[in-house]
Amino acid sequence: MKKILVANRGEIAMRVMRTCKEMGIKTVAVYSGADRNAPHVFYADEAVCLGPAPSNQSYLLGDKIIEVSKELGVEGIHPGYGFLSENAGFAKAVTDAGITFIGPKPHAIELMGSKLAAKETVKAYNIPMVPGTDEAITDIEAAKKIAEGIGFPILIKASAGGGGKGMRVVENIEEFESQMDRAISEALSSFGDGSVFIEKFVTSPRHIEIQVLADTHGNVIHLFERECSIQRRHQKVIEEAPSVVLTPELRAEMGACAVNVAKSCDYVGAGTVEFLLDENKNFYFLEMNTRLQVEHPVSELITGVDLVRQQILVARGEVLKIQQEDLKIQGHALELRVYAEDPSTGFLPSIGKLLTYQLPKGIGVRVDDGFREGMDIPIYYDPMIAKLITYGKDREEAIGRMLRAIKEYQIDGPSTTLPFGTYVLQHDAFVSGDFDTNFVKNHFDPTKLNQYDEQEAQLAAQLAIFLQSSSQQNPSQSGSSTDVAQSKWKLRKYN
Ligand code: MV4
Repeated sequence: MKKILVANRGEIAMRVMRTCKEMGIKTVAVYSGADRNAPHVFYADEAVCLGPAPSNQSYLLGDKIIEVSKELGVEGIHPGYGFLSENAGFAKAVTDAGITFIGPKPHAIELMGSKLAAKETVKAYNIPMVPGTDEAITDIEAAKKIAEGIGFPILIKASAGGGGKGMRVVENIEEFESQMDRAISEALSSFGDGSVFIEKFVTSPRHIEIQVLADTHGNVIHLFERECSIQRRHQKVIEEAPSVVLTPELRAEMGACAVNVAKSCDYVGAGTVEFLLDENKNFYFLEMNTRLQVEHPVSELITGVDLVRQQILVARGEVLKIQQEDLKIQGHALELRVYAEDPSTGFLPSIGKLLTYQLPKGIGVRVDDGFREGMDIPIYYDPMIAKLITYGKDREEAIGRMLRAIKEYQIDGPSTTLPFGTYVLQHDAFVSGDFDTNFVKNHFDPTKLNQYDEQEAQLAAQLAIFLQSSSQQNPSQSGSSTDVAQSKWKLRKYN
C-alpha cells in the first residue's frame, strides 16, 4: 500500500497521516470549504476539496471520496472515527472499487451497528449481558411482564442507537407504556428503525472498554482496558488506562470476552468492546465499536503499540506479529478532551478564533490536535479542539503531568474544558479512583469553577497586600520584587 486517503479531518486525520509518513506511505487529505487552511490539508502529500462546509456536502460524500481515490491511485482509505467510519455501505463500496478499506469487513460493521444483532451474534460465546430482552419488543403487555420480572428501574434502548442515543430510563410500571411509545417513535425518527429492547438499568456503572486487534488470519489480541467513566451526557471527557479497579484476573477475563466478541463477528482491524462494570465488579457486554476510537492514544502509551500502524499492516493482509503474551501494561496514561465549550455555563458551545494557542510540552505530554493559532473553530463539526494526553510511570505521575500540562496550555478566544480537567483531576473521588459514570452529575456544577476562581482572587488580594507592605518596609527592592511577583502571579483564569 503506497498511498492512503484519510477520509476525515482534524486531529484524527493528522494522527493517521503521521503513521503513514513513518511507514513511507503517501497521503491524500480531503477537506471541506471550512477546512481549507486546516493543518491536515497542508500535512498531506495531496489534498482534495470535497465541497462546502456541511458534512453531508463534504466528509460524508462516500462516492466522491471513492472517485477521488481512483483518480489519484489511492490504494487504501482510512475512515478515522465518526463520518463514514461505521458505514457498512461505504466500506463495501470502497472494497468493490478495488481499494482497501482500513477497517473491518462490512458484515462486521453491520452486525455490531445493531445492538440486537450484536447480542445475537455473541450469544454462542458465553458473553455476560445485562438481564433483559434480546429481541425487538412488539408486544407491550409481554414486555411489561418481562420488565416486572427484571425489576425497575429498567432501560429502553434503541437497537440502532449507540453512544447513549435512543435510551430511556423507566422508573416504574405506570410510566412503562408511555415511555415505550416515545422510545419507539424516537428510534423511528432518529434511526429509521423502531426496534427497541429493554434491560435492567445498572444505576452506577463504570464504563470500561477493551481495545482489540485482529488480523485476517484469525489472530485476535486485546490491548487491555480504558476507563471512560468520566463523561457528561455520553460525551467522554477524561479517559485513562489502565483502570484502577481491574485486578489482573478481571482484566484477563474481560480481555478474553472482548477477543471472543471480535471472533464472533469475524473482526479485522482495531476495534473496541464496551462493557459496564457494576458495584460488585460484575461486567456486562454493551456493544462493539468497529472503528479506531478517539481515546486510542492511552492504550498506545501503556502498550507501546502504534494502533494505526497495526491497522494498516492487518489491512494489507499481514499476520499480527504481536502475541497476547508479548503485551504488558507499562505505566499509566490519561487523556483529557479539550472541547470548545464553556464549563461555567453548563458546557455551552464556545466557538470563535484561537487568539492564543500555545501547546504544553515536556516529558510525558502528547497533544493530538488539528488546529493552529489564529484559526477559527468551525461550527459544522465536533467541538473537540484537541486531546491532551499524559503518561507517567504510575497514575500519580500521569495526573501531576496532566495538571502541569493544563497550566501550560494557553488558549484564548473560545472557552475550553481545560479548567474542568483541573477540577476533576484534583477531586478526591477521581484521585482515589472511587467514581462511576455519574461523576459529573454528582460532583460538578458550574459554581465549582467560580469558587475556584474566588479562592484565587482572594489569594491574589492577600498577595497584593503583602507585596505592598513589604515594599514599604524595604523600598530599595520594591521595583524588582514586585515585577517578578506580578509576572509569576499573572492571573490567568483557573490556572
Ligand atoms: C446502560 C446503562 C445502564 N444499564 N445499560 C450508554 C452508552 C451506551 N453505550 C450504553 N450506555 C449505558 N447503558 C444498562 N443496562 C448505562 C449506560 C450509560 C453509560 C454507559 C457508558 C458510559 C457512560 C454512560 C452514561 C450514562 C449511561
